[in-house]
Order: sequence, then C-alpha cells, then structure tokens
Amino acid sequence: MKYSIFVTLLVLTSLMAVQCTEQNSGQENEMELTQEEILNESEEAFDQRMEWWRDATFGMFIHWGPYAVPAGVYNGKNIEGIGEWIMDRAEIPVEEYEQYARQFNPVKYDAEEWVKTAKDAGMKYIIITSKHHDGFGLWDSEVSDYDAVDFAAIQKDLLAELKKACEKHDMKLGFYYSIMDWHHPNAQAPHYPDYNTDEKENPNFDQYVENYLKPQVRELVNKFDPAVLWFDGEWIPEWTHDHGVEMYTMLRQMKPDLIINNRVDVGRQGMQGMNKEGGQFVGDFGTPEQEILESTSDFDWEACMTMNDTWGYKKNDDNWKSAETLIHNLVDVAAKGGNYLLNVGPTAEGLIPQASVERLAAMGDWMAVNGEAIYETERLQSGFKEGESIRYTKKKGQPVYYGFYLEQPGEAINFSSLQPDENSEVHLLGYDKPLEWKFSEDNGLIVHVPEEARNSSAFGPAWTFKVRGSEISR
Ligand code: FHN
Repeated sequence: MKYSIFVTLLVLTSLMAVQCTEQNSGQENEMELTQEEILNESEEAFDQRMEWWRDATFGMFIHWGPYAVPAGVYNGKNIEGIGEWIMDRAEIPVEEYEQYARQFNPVKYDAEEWVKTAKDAGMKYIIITSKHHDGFGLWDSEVSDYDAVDFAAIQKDLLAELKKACEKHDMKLGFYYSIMDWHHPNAQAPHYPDYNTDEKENPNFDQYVENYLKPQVRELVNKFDPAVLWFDGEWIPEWTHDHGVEMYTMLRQMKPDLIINNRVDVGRQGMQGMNKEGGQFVGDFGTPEQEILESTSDFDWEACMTMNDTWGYKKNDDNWKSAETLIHNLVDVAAKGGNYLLNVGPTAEGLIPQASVERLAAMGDWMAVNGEAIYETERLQSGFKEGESIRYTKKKGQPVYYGFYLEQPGEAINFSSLQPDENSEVHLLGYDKPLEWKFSEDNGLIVHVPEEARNSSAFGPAWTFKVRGSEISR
C-alpha cells in the first residue's frame, strides 16, 4: 500500500515538474520583443501581422463624444468646420465645455446595433474615438475621471459595451486616440486663433506624456485588447519623432500583433497622409484623410473619409455623399491596394444618423453581391484602372481578376488589361448566366452585357465582371 502511494506521488511530482518547465519555456518564448527587433521587423512578419487588415479593406470610423451635444451649434450660431472641433472653433473655455460632457447621456446607445450596422454594410473592423482632442474618454479610465463613467450623465463604459458587441459579431475593434488634448492642464492648450504654439513652449508636456497619455494608452490595450491603435493630433510641436518611436515600441512590446497608424510619429505629410520620403518613421500604414491616393503605394494605406462634411455629429450638416459615390470610393481604394475607413458621427442620444444608416445599407446590398472582388484582393501590377470608368482587382494568390465598370454599361465592355483562360467563363457578379466574350491581342477582352443586366439597378452602381485568366501589361 505504502509503495503504491509513493509511486503515485512520484508520478504526480514528475508531471508537475514537466508542466512547470513547459510554462517557463513558454514564458521564455514570450520574452518581450526588443526595440531593435520591433524596428527591424522582417517583411514576412510584417505581412503576417497586416494580413487580416489588408484582407478586410473596409472599416467603420466612429467619431463620438460630448461634441455631439452642441452638434455644431453654440450660443444659437452654427459653428463653421468639423463638429468635433467646436471647442476650438467657438473658443469655448474648458469649464464651459465640461458642461457638455456632464450632459452627455446617450440613452439610446445600442452597441450591438452599431456593430450589426457595420457588419451588414460589409465592414470588417471598427475604429472609434476613445479620446478625441477634447480629452474626454469614452471608457472607465483609472487614469482620469474625465470619462463616460465618472463625469458624464450616462455613467457607462461605452467602449466596454462596444468591445462586447464586437466579440459577439466577430468584428475587429480599434481605438482612435488623440495626442493633442485640450482638457489636460499639462497638454496642448486649445488652438485658439491667437494661441501661437511656436512661442509658448509647454514645459509640462512630458509629464502629460508619461503620467497621462502613456498610462491611458496602456489601459486601453490591457482592458480591451484592440486590434488597431489609430493616433491623431501628432502635429503639435511638442510631439516628436522620439515620442513616436517610444510609443510604437511600448505598444508593440505590450501587444506584438497590434497594428498602429503612421500618426503615432511625425512623418505624415498633412491630409495626403503618407510619410515624408527618407525619414525612418514608425507606424504601419499611411492615413490619407478626406482623399484617396492618386495612384498606388508600396506602403500600406487607409483613406479615412466622412459621409457628409463632418466627423463628429452636426445637426445641420446634411451634405451627404450618395451611396453611389461611397461605393465608387470603395472600389477605387481597393483597386489601388488601400483600405477605406468610412466615418459615422453618432448623435448625443447614441444613434447613427439615419442618412448614414441608409447609405451603409445600400453599400451592404452591393457588397453582398460583389464583396469577393473587394476582400482578400490585391492590386494589378499592370495598372489599377482604365480610363475613368474601369477599375481592377485581383484575388489574392489566385489567377482570378475583377473588372469594375463604374457607369451604366452598353452592349459591350472592353477590359484591355485582361485575358481569360481559353474556354473559361466570364461572369457578371449577381447575374446567373456566363457572358459571351471574345479576346484579341490588340483589344484584350470584350464582354457582351445582356440587356437585362445592363438596365437592372441590381448590379450598379459598379458592375463587377469576374475573369479567370491573366493580366496584360500594355
Ligand atoms: O483633427 C482631427 C479631426 O477632428 C478628425 O479626427 C480627423 C479624422 O482623421 N483627424 C484630424 C484632422 O486631420
């Protein structure tokens, strides 16, 4: 009896020793990346880290905060410019602006509804303002009480609810975080017209960085495990390349697979969004704003754009882009090898404006038929466009090409960059019968478009033709 107890104990002890070794070796394997390893990431490792983001192509940007309370109107006057800048544009003193934060009470907020709206539109990730320039946090920050739980009427962790909804619906979630902060006493003061930052050095900025900005960003990563961090407000003179490298390194050491935009550093060339030539700037993708690159880029990029003229909600901005324009933008961005981050600005009640909901639903209808030509695609080497009405994409890793026609087609369309395999079928996505086609060296592919497809709104505003074959450089 004693012997068998001894043997049992011996076996158990051995098993525990093995388990400890495995755990330790696991920990050794998970040693923190060094800055050297991070800044010299191999192309293969980078491609692997960016893969889901590149495949996703289409995301939702959300600008939401206390600026939705005034919604573009201050003291009875419409304030010019983008809604989330009202504190600056109307020169609202901090104490007065805080009253909007106190009143922030989005009782109609339904995070799951927002995520389903994004998903049904064909969006694969969401980037929401965790803290915009006004300094207000949409989550329960341990670093500050200027947040949705401790300061606002709603007293809810709005990001926690969104995170839960994103997990439920398989939606990647990332956070926008503004380096510029108009609320924190040691940060950048509001850019009132007479406030010339060049003259008024801010001696306390690094205290703000070390004791506030970094702790808040760390908190967002530890609490919510975001897929992307989208920095902004990096243009202030106090923020330097060294700050950017430190921030990028810290974050990638915390979460090696995190994707971080180029506004963490100071290389961005204004609204064009791509980095200046020659500098060793950190950040994983460029950020053209309210514009799409003219052509393509070997550096990843994501065009962020609004549906009307503002990021944050403005009750009187009804200058909405059509669903056709939004779909054409998506096709153009995908053909150029970029991502499209399309913005919604929810109201102070927590509702995505109906005009945005309608456009997203129309995009979803088109994506339901044509999404295969957008997701997991890459740009053609022979050129992303032909004239103004044709764009091309190629399925990643397959000899499958898509030709988009951006206007009502006639009886035949000429895709001069494509050559179908012999005896292969050419299809119009959404149309059940293969199309007649012919190919010549001089003209390339000519596809005949049946009348019922030509005149049906079901296929527009971008008719997508699918070809198995090869591309021709002309
Ligand atoms: O100042 C911000 C602006 O409010 C908005 O957040 C855009 C969206 O990327 N970024 C800055 C302007 O470039």
